[in-house]
Amino acid sequence: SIPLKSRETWKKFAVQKFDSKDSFENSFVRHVETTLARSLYNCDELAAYQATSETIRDNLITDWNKTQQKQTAKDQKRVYYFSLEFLMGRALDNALINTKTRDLVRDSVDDLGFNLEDLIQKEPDAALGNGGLGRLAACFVDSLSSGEYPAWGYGIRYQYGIFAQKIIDGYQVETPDYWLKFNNPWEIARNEIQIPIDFYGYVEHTKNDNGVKKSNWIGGERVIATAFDFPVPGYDTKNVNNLRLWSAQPTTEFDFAKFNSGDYQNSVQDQQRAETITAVLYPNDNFDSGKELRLKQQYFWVAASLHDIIRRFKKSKRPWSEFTDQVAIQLNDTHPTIAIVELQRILVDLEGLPWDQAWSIVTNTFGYTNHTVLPEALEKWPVELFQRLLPRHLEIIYDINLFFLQTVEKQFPKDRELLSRVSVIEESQPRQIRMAYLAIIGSHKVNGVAELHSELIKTTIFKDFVKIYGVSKFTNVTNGITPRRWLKQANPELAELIESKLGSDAYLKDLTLLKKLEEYADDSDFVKKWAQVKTNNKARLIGLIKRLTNIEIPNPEALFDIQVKRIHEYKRQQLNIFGVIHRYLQIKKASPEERKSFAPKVSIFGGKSAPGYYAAKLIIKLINSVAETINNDPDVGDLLKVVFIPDYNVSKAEIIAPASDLSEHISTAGTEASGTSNMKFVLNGGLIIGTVDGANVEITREIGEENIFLFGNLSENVEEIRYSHRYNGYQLPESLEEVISAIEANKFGDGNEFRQLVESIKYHGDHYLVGDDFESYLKAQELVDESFKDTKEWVKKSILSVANSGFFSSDRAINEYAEGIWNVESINT
Ligand code: 4GP
Repeated sequence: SIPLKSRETWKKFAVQKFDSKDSFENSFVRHVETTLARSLYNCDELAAYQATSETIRDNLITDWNKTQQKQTAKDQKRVYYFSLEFLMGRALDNALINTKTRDLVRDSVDDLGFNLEDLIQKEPDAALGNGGLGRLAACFVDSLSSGEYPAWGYGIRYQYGIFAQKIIDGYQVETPDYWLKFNNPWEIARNEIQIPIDFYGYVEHTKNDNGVKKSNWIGGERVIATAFDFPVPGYDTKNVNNLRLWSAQPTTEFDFAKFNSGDYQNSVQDQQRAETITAVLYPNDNFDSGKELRLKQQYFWVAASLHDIIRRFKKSKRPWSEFTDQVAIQLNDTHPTIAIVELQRILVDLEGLPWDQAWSIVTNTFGYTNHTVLPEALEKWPVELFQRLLPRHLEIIYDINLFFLQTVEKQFPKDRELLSRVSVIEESQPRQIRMAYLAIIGSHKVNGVAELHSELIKTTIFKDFVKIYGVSKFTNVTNGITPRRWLKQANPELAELIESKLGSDAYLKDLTLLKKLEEYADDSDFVKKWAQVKTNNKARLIGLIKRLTNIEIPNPEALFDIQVKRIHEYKRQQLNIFGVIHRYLQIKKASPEERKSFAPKVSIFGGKSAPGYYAAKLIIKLINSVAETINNDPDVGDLLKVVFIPDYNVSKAEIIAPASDLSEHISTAGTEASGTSNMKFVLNGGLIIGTVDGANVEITREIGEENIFLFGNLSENVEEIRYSHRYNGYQLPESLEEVISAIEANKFGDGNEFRQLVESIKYHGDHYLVGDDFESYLKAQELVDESFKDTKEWVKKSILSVANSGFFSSDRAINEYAEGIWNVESINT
């Protein structure tokens, strides 16, 4: 470190954060001229966005540094959130809001000849995630930082995020999202952090002098993990946590054999291959693709992160027995499960701890969050692949499994069925490793993400483990969303109106304070303003729709009925679009007098399908075909419009959520673990139509049954209904038959195209119960129409819903994790 005599010089020039218009503008101009090498004469909006961001970044880094110093000095237990996805969205606006510098920066940027809103639009979305699980991780790091928890996120810095979706002839077409085209001001390249990660190779078994067996893995291929740090500013605090994302680079070691044989080209090519590990995010949501490169990503990221954590732990010179007083690691789904094995390997093979002591450290370190019960999403890896890629880890998995099965055997003697059911190794062809089971065995707590889901995992997929470990190992933490991004940033007008009544912005740190809004639900002036905000937000969305699709929405007073999320059969966008077709057919049949009973409506869809998911892609095509017919039918006019918003992402969600009158969360009961967009829509004053699934259940409890439109079969009946479909056959309701006939009669383009979609419902079991829920869905929609006509009542429901949505803050979720799972405290307690 710096010699004492020089420190005064350092202190004299300690970096000053900007805190006034002058100091902001000064820094902005300096960044334009030096960092960007531009000038007054060639500073375009992109450069202005960058200079603004660089200036904010300076402030963030100053606080980030201090936060890290403070956390090191305090040396208390830290939490590490391992997630293969962080769906962050844009950083600039969020940083302005969290550091409370937005007004100052808006005025400064204005002085400098730019408009802040335009600059904000220049930033590409950081879309390093697919959907729910990745966005949850992003909300969680915001809450961890805002709550001043000593916490780091660990993930991968993909060069390509989730693909950009284009709609061509109604079909989804994927194009690469090279989001790092321009210099990214929100990351700090830590080129000095270089961690070697090995793959392949073989295991050497030896004995030490005392005759104790020793295993040593000799890797066959090496890549370097290098760190990129993303400062995560908390709200209204100087606390800035760190999100560390790893990038793969070639080693600088050179393959001399190849080089000497004159094979320079191939030698370089081998090296380049390293970078493919972190090149691209797998674009699957709720689905396991099982590709070798994916397993490589997982090990690469987890090994680098653990290496980092252990290095930090070792600096404190504590004994290993204190590791779990210092470190908690949360596994966001099974993707990082190999961390359990890697930590055991480090402790036993490298640090020489006895197996049992190591295993006790491991299991007390990890917690595992499950995000789905869908069988196609539960990760499994072929034993053969592990054998090749991570040979020592496979041995350790066998040992973990052996010791586990021995205890089960003792507990439940002679229950061979049970042993084979809970074994980490599935004796299938090929044999597979069940990652979820490994995650349960290697963690001290397992949680689901909403009450219903946490109950379901205990009674279905993990039932045997409840028997073995007891119920206390299994817990619930209902998801949440950050009100900073999803209210203050997405809906500034509503936030302002709320602040005018609550007297401050304290609700952004304690969302339960919204409760006070109940008092104004009948206040006619407030009701009017509330409705006006919604109308303004709808106008904003109309603008976006026009820009993206060229569709004109003539009537901003129409009911905006929105379903935006990944396209998935279980989420049932097909049910929604069939409902739209039904409505269309009804309107067509109705007399002019009867037509008056329909509330004018705009049905809005958005979301990406996994590129290889044929059925989901057909649903997108059907929505677009239906839109084409209906929007061009002059007979229907304003009564019904249908829109598919292309390339749904976080920044579009920020415009869409505040504009909904109604949003759809209509998954087959028991399939949506939680859902988080339901929370976003409610917090923005939209009502919900939904099934009794995921967090809809708790939303209903909080906001009251009278403020939500529930329909459909309950999760406890779903299996029975499916069984009955299979063995007794089934009949679709007439209303749905009529819809299907219209599709088959080419009313929405070539009906033949949708055959697979239709047949899976008509003839192949209707796995997602579209037919069974259709009538009750239509009834719920009728109720919606009815209610929407009474504007005052509708707005009242909207106010009451917002007032009672405080529970769904991710701050609350994080506090529950901290207390119930991690045993970690905020830095200031
Ligand atoms: C999602 C679940 O489908 C969603 O219900 C939940 O709200 C979200 O996780 C966060 O917990 N799962 C995934 C996935 O995104 O890929 O499994």
